This record gives sequence, C-alpha cells and structure tokens, in this order.
Amino acid sequence: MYFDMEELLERIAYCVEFGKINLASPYPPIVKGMEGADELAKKAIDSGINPDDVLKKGLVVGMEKIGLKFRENKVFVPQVLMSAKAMSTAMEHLKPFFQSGAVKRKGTFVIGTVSGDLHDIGKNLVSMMVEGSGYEVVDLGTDVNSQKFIKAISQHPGCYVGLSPLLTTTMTNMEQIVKDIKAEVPDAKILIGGAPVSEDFKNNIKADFYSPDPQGAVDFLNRANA
Ligand code: B1M
Repeated sequence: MYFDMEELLERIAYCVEFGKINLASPYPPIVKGMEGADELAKKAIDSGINPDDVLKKGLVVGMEKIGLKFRENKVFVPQVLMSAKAMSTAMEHLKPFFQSGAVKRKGTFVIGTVSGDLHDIGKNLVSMMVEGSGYEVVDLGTDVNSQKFIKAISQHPGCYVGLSPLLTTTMTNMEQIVKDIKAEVPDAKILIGGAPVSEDFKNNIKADFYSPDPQGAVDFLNRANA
C-alpha cells in the first residue's frame, strides 16, 4: 500500500528499472509477491496522479536508469528486455491519455535497419529505449530502403530518423539512404548507430549524430528536443 504520490512514482520507476512487470513476476526476488509496473501504474492513474507524471517521473526515470546501466555493461540484453516489457505493460494504462491528447509524446522517431540488412535485435533495443523515454516510435523493420524512409518522414513531419546496420556491407546502403533523405527532406535530423559504424563514418556520410548505444540515441533526441 502506497499513500504518497512520490513514493508510488519511485516504485513505478523501480519496477521498470528492475523489470518487475506485474504481481506475478518472480523477479527481482526482493519484490516477489508485490505489485509490479502494471498494477502500480493503474493505481497511480486511479488515484488521480497526472498521467504525464506517471510517464515522466515514473516510467521514463526507470528506463533511463536501465539505459545507463546497459551503457556501462552493468546489465545485459535480457534485463533491458524485461524493463521494456514492464514499461510497455504500464503504458497500456496511459494509452487513453495519449489518444485524447492529455499526455503528449516528446516527438516522433522513425527507425529502421537499412536495406540489405535483416539484423534487428539492436534496432529493437533502441526502439524500446526511445519509446520508453516518451517518444512515439515508428519502426519500419528491417531491409528498409530510401523510399520507405522518405514516405514515413513525410507522414510524420518533424520526426527524427534513426538508421541501423549490422553488416559492413550495408554501411554503403546507409550512406545512400542518408543522401536520398537529405535530398528530399534537407532538414531531416538523422541519427546513425550499429556495430560497424562510427563517429568518423557519420561525418563522412553527413548524418547528424552517431550513437554507439540506445541511451546515446535517447540523449540525442532529448538534446535536439530541448
Ligand atoms: Co549476423 N552477422 N549475419 N545474424 N549476426 C553478425 C553481425 C556478424 C558480426 C557475425 C560474424 O561474422 N562474427 C557478421 C557481420 C560481419 C560484418 O559485416 N563485418 C554477420 C553476418 C556475416 C551475417 C550473415 C551475412 C551470415 C550469412 O548468412 N552468411 C547474415 C546476413 C543476413 C542479412 O542481414 N541480410 C546474418 C544473419 C544473422 C541472423 C539472421 C542469423 C541473426 C539476426 C537475427 C536478428 O537480428 N533478428 C544474426 C545475428 C544474431 C548476429 C550476431 C550473432 C548478433 C547480432 C546482435 O543481435 N547483437 C552478430 C555477431 C555478434 O555481434 N556477436 C552477427 C546484439 C545487439 C544488441 O547488438 O545489434 O550491435 P547490436 O546493437 C547494439 C549497438 O550496435 C547499438 O545498440 C545496440 C545495443 O547496444 N545500435 C544502435 C544498433 N543499432 C543502433 C541504432 C542507433 C543507435 C545505436 O541509432 C539509430
């Protein structure tokens, strides 16, 4: 039982950080048998806490913590997936408020793995972290060519764009996609990441930002949005 709003929001952040999805989740053992992100987010909304606070002071705080731990190699992919699951489960309670416009997303992020490339695990982690940080994510999937990116950008004016490759052979496709997007939408802000790319490569292909990890993508979006 939580009486205090701050305590409830802190508890929600904790559940997201540690992947405590709901009452039935056995992990982490210290909170086994206790309510998780699902029940606590519902409780917060039912008790009249502003949904925007539930998002920004609860869920986003937890995602940010796990993102930083992942960057520092203190946790691994499965833990990030558990956190993302806790986050998305709790987000279900916020959906009506997004739909009514009572809670606004920080912006839209269009992401895809570039053409020729079917790897999507890293791209999915970036999507989850960005979504968990309060953005709407339009995930175009894998093997995405310039035309698909450009179409999505025109459907979401002002969106940020993320490109991910895992193969050295698809880095050249990334270069072409950046060129094509910039030719059609010169002010598009393009973020690149993924194992084979680097800051130097970003400069060579004239993308706007490079991040080696999901948290860097979130930091870029938050800075660009400030
Ligand atoms: Co592939 N594969 N694979 N593969 N595969 C690699 C990448 C490889 C390094 C393996 C190797 O040879 N040692 C090698 C690439 C070599 C190279 O290009 N130099 C390789 C190859 C060659 C291939 C095939 C060509 C194999 C073949 O068929 N002969 C083939 C290509 C298919 C294609 O895409 N057209 C292929 C296929 C596959 C599977 C389908 C079997 C599977 C993919 C399943 C899937 O994604 N759904 C697969 C896998 C799993 C791998 C390895 C083992 C793991 C990749 C992964 O998911 N890592 C990989 C070897 C390895 O890395 N040990 C390998 C975990 C993931 C969390 O990390 O994707 O780097 P990563 O994402 C990180 C960061 O890079 C960053 O954040 C993430 C989290 O930290 N990040 C971003 C990623 N995108 C970002 C975007 C951002 C910001 C940060 O902003 C927009």
